[in-house]
Order: sequence, then structure tokens, then C-alpha cells
Amino acid sequence: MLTLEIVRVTERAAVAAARQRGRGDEKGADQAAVDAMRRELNRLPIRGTVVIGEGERDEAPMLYIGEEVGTGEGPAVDIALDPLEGTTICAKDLPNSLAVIAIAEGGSLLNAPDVYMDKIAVGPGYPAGVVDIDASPAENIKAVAKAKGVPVGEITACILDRPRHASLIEDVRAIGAGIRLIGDGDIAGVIHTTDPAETGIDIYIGIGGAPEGVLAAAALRCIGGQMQGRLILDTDEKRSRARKMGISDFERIYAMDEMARGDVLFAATGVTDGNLLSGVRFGKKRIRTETVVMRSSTQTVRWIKADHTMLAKFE
Ligand code: VTB
Ligand code: MG
Ligand code: MG
Repeated sequence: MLTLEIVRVTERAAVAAARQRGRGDEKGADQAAVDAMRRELNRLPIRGTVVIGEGERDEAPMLYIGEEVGTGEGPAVDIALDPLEGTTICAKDLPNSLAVIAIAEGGSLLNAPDVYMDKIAVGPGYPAGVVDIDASPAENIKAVAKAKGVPVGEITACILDRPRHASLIEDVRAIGAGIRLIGDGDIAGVIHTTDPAETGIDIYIGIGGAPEGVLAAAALRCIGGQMQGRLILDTDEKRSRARKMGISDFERIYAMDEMARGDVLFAATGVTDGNLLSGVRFGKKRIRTETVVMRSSTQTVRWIKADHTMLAKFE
């Protein structure tokens, strides 16, 4: 039942963010999405705890880690969310910003601190272990090409455009593979590996946010694919934050199903236009949204195009 309920949560966060789309105001768009997502979450018949949210309680007044959401009746669940993934993308109206949520049984989502995570992901259809976060980018891309049965030159890797990836980018180009450099939005980057025919992306590699890593792992659990992540805990301050969240092995490599265990629900609504989801459209009499919602236990992936005509009620 929650599968459809959570669609409304991301839809309304996406619509709220989209009203601020292209305005150059990242904070305003983010705040609008957070407000809308929180309002809708509190209507769900759950006893939810935010485990991946907008930050610690002191710095995030809403949807902070540990906040309880829902009506307080119903199943106890863990919630990972990013009301507006890709605030800069939204502010510039560039592709692939999303409103995102994942819900799982209490205790099943990795309580990751808001640090960086090294990530690698491929979609379904590859032999187990085809990529390895400890192998070189060249080895990983060659393995993917071999398993796909195409030359390395026909593989495209998605990488966040950041100075920290300079040598990664160089290594990938050195073997002749292509790179889709993205400005932000690596949850979308990971999800795009699941449908290379549509997106043109075969593999995601690089360092992005750990919260986004857990959300991406939740999505891949439902569609299929492989992902590994390793938290980057390179200062005492980060290590002590990690320790407070129950993490003692700072070098640990997390497999996809160690970041998101058990039965997981995942939903994402497009805010700006993207490769798999169109952004919110404001029509004369309706608002149109596109959402993907999925469940790991049944491996169902539903694409929901919705028209919201009762605008007043929609607010
Ligand atoms: C990524 C990406 C996000 O932050 O996790 C990235 O998914 C982290 O890297 O959309 P930077 O600190 O270098 O931005 C975002 O780009 C923005 O939250
Ligand atoms: Mg956010
Ligand atoms: Mg984000």
C-alpha cells in the first residue's frame, strides 16, 4: 500500500521545487521541497524515523536525522530522503534533478554520516563481481566492456565533474572510454546505469555524497544491478561522527545490500527534465509529474505519469 502513498510524497516535493526551477535560488527551491515532503510524509500511516535526511538536528530544522514522521500509527520504518537532489541543477533548470525517498523496515538502511562516499555501480545483467571498487578504473571499464560484448570505446562512464576526479577522468579517457560529466545528481547517475539503451550510461564511478549513495543503493536493490560504496572518513571529526552513528570499521566496503537491506521501497519524481523522467509540467488546468516507484521484494518498477488537476487542493 505504501508504494502508491510514497509517490504522492515525491510528487509534491517535486512540484514545490519545480515552482522555483530556473530561478537561480538553490536554497529557496530546496526549502520548498523540504516543506512539501515533510507535510506529505506526516500524512502517511507510518511510524517513520528519518535516518538519511537534511542533516543533524541543529543545522536542519526539518527532516533532520532522527526526526519522527508519519501519523504515528502503522509500521515502524526507516526513511532516507533527499527532497531536492541536485539543488544547483534545479536552480539552473539543467537535467536530472529529482525528489527522492526510500523506505525500509526499521534498521535496514545504513545510517551514513553526511560525508563523501566513493562509489561504483553498474546496472542489471552483469556477472556478480564484474566491478570492484578496489580495482583500477581501467580494469573495471574493461570488465564491463567484455561482459557487455562491446569494445571499450563504446562504454560510457558517468562521473561528477569535480577537480577531485581529475585523475579518474584521465584514466578513463586513456583507455578510450567516454565520460558523461555531470554537474550534480549522482543518484540519477547511478540509476541511469540500469538502462544504458535509454540513457547512454554503462557505469557510474566516483566520489559523491554518502546519503546519496544509500539512496542510490536502495534504488538499485529494486531494479537490479551492482554497487559498492566506501565512506571517506579522512579526518578525526568525520571518524567521530561516523562512530556516533554506529560505524567502527572506517575502511569498510559496503555492498549494495549492506547499504539497503530487506524489503525496500524507492520513489523518485523528476523536477527538471531528465533521461528517464520528465520534469514537472505546469499546464493551464493541470500539473503533470513523472515518477518511478519500485519495490525490492517484488522487483516491480512502476513508471507513473500523473495529472494533478485539483490545483487548489494540491497545495
Ligand atoms: C553528489 C550529488 C549531489 O553533491 O553527491 C555531490 O549527488 C557531492 O559532491 O547532487 P560535492 O560536494 O562536490 O558537490 C551534489 O552534487 C549536491 O548535493
Ligand atoms: Mg537535499
Ligand atoms: Mg542531494
